[in-house]
Amino acid sequence: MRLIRVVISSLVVAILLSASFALAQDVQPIKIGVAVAQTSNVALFGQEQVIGAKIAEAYFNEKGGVNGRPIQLVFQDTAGDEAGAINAFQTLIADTVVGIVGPTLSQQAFAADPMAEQAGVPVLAPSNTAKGIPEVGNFIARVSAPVAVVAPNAVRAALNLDPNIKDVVVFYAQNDAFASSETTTFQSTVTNLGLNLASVQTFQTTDTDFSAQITNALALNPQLVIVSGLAADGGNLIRQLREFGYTGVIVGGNGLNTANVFPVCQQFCDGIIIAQAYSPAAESEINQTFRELYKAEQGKEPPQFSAQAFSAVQVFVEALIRLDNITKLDTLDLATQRNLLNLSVLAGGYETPLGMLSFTPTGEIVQEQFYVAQIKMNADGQTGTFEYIQ
Ligand code: 1QQ
Repeated sequence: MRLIRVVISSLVVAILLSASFALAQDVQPIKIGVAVAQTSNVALFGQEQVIGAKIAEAYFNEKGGVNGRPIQLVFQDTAGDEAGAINAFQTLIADTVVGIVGPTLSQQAFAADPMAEQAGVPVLAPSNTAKGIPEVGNFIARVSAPVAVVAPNAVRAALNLDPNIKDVVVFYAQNDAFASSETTTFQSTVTNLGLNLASVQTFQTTDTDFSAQITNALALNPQLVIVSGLAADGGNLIRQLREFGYTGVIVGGNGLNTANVFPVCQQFCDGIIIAQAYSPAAESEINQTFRELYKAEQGKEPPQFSAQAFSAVQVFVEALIRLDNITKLDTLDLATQRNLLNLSVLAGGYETPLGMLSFTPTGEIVQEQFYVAQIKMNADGQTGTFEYIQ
């Protein structure tokens, strides 16, 4: 009798133990890496990405995560250069993340993405818009629409605002992969629209004095200046352009697409036209939810880089759920999880704040809606808004 009791109670203990062990295993979070710039000038974009990614983490965990398992974002600062991005990627790959959202710049992506490709870790680029990013490898996809489809919208909008535009000067940062790619699109758009590409001026993202190039440009009396650079250099260039007396229209590329540029060009940011891959006004339920969450936290409308980071996390979560519905993730080893997650990402369609998204087999984004905004500075010359004109 006593023996039976002992056997039964130890069985009960064993069952309870294994149940609680299973439970503990079930609630192990699924780690997703986020490798963006949290320091350096590139953090002017990266800060917005961190905010968007964190909103997604809280929102999707609130909704039950991946079939009851929460996701956990693991942040690694890439800072602003290639070495920083490579380090962040390698740390995340070793930290057993199932996928990586990042890096911030195309310039960094061309250096760091090959590490993820080699390790078989899926990457979703939240803001890499240069030509050739998805082609880096099978594991590389992006939620950031390429310059080729986004940038021309800004030039067309500029022409709508000022039909007298004829002569155009284009500036670009020669040492940045994104800016070099974007300027090719801008230049061909200018020519295709029958405008005169009067001059192409180059600079470096590390430059602070643009007077030589501005003097060259202004000698040609352009009615439109187009700038492809990053926020710090591009913002300074535009400020100096106005200080030198330029009064025509300015189109800025994606590198100026952040309110963090306001303190750089100050009142001279006013009027810059920038194409957008996101609009806070997009009517979908997920966008209005994201917009409310962002506004409650930040007290303003969400910017493109936050919306893209949110969307990248969302794509991973929904692709993980689809995969887990077919084969329970915790029955797969890490390499298989990463491999199948990549296939799941590419196979899906996603209703995100950016609209309905899907991917080509190479990992290029398929996105339907694009917009154009114009910067409106407040009287303080420090704060302002992106007003949508298209
Ligand atoms: C790229 C970009 C940058 C402007 C992102 C911040 O589009 O590097 O591809």
